[in-house]
Amino acid sequence: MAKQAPVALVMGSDSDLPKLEKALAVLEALEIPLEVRVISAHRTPDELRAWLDSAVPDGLKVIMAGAGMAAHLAGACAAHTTIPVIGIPVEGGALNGLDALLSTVNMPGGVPVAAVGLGSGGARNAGLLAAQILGVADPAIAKRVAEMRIADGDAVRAKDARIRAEHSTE
Ligand code: RP5
Repeated sequence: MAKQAPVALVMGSDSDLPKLEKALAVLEALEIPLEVRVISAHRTPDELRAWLDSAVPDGLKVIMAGAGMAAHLAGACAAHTTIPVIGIPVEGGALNGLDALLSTVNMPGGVPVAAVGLGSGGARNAGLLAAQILGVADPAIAKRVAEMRIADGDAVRAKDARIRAEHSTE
């Protein structure tokens, strides 16, 4: 049996996966082991409970939960655990994600979900936030997160230099 990864990305449907790939990419870039699951708060609620009942005692430390429409997955994870849960609202459906955003962010007091935004930036931020949470107790992860932040800044500075050279008339 493989060792429990410290971070999990659980999604309500495999149809969510293309919108969550930036979360996967961040964890891979930061060399943090990740468990990825499709478990639905509505369609497979018993599996959600069973998974949490084993994964958390086995060493799961942070959950990223992505879902669209009536997105209760992050909240359901938070209801069953006290480890940090990051909710990722997934765009799509008739309301294009507004429903998922409100369902994810508007938790009742006492059962927190750290909600990120819609879109690929939200998925990326979920991965980074999971890494930052682990980084509080793991200096090697914190260092890799800091290096990624510097690289992001370098990329913006390079874009600034290119756009200035191509378009400024000063
Ligand atoms: C949600 O319903 C899922 O997270 C997904 O965003 C949405 C639609 O699921 P599928 O019908 O594509 O499986 O629970």
